[in-house]
Amino acid sequence: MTIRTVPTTPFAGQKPGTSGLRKKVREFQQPHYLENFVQSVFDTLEGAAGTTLVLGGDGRYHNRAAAQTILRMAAANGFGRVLVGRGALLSTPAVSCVIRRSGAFGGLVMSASHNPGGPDADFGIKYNIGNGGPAPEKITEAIHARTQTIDAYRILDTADIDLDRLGSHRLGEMSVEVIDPVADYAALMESLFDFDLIAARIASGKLTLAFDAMHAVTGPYAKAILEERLGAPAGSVMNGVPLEDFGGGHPDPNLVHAHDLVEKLFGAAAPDLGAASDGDGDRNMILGRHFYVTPSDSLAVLAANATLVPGYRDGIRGIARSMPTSQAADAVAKALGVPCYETPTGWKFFGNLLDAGRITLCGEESFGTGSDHVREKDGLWAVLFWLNILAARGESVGDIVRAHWARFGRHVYTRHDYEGIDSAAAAELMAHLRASVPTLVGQGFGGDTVVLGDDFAYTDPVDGSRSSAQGVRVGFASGARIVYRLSGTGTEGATLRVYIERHEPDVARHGLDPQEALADLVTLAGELAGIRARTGRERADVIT
Ligand code: VG1
Ligand code: CO
Repeated sequence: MTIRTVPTTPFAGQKPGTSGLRKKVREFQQPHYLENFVQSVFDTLEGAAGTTLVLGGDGRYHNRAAAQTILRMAAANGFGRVLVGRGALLSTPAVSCVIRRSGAFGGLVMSASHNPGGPDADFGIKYNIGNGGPAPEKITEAIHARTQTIDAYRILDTADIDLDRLGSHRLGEMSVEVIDPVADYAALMESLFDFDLIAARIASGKLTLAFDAMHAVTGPYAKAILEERLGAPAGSVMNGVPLEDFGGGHPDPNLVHAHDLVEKLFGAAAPDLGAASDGDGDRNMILGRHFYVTPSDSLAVLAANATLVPGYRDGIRGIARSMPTSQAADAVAKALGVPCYETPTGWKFFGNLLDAGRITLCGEESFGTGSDHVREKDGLWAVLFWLNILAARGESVGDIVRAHWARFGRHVYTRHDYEGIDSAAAAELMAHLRASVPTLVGQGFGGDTVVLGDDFAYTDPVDGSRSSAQGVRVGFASGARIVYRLSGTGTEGATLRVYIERHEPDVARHGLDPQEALADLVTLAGELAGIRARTGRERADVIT
């Protein structure tokens, strides 16, 4: 087997976004495209020779082909060992778990998360560091810089290896171990949650559930843990076989895309808990019987109930939430007397806080929740956390959330997404907001006064690194907020996200539909940004 050095030239646009490099499959299939990016990752790593790399993906179209290429390149670049999930599958939180358990140097996650899969859809790749988490900006910037100067990559000339059976292979000097994608992860979950209690409640029929894997990577994990280990009846896991095109759907766990599950939970024979996860298994949506839990509320409820769960029995050290996530978690942190950090969007910003032991729980409004057990958000972990709380409290999801609101007030919340808008128009809209919102401070709108108008910048309290231009904020005296940012995970045009929040202390108004309760702020948000005039859109494409 010979190592070939292949001459190449840079591709424009190989810049990792909020969560790695995401592009159309066809772009990834161009000769040298994947190779250039992977070599650029390897070129920025120091001290990786002879170490272990973890590799896995969400099973989408191109996952298997990309895995074979990456294995050959890892061998040619001097890694000692690669741990790869069977079928080239590993959920994103499982990659994080395996990196940590094996003491690996890092890992590559092949995923475009909740974006659709298939030959005409999306693919992605992301590098995770030795703590198991997404590479921080310093590294992703170095990778991008390298993609702009690269002139060659190294690859081993060798046949594909069989990724469908557990076992060891040799690729030149490097060993490849095909591992069970579920085992390490399931053991970690068992160490955190009271499986016996949950299993007993399920066996007694007092706790019923439905989990929608959306034909994506969590199917095998959910079947092993929820059905086989915890005894939920067969069929509790819906759409549990990973498919390369996710069954033609959008593996995004929200009220629009997880329609099978939503129908079930709002139907006559609804189970106690409904949950769904995304393409790569790091997101979660939680539903109760005829009840939807916003991700921001979910984080707050988990924090307030953490001591009911064995892994968090001694309490939490602190919480972090992304800036656009509602302030519900802040209220819980205050009551617990622990700090609450506000970070830019994207899980990579939680890594330092978790490593430094400053926080135990963290979350994002985009259906992401997690803790210090790994360094990624973790969909199934959140579902097990909820199951543990339900088993311990013996109350319904709706009753638990309503009691939470009664204690802390409700942080009424909504996000409006305008997808696939013209990139230049989106950039102009943001530039206009950046220039105009500082001048709003002091102005009154509907009985509230603007007290904050800026573009969010973050200084990491652990390493002092600074990230600017992370989203335009308009804050009111009452605590209400409007936030605007552009998505960093899309592959077509631009997506404008508008996040709107207002605290409602009055229990009598907690039952209101957020779209109704926030209608005035939604209108104001549209006017301040000139959304209709600049994008031609009358209304949002997706509302969560
Ligand atoms: C979105 C979410 C963000 C999340 C990111 C990755 O990013 O808003 O909260 O961390 O996706 O999640 P953006 O830039 O499109 O708003 V995942 O499950 O796609 O890895
Ligand atoms: Co995801």
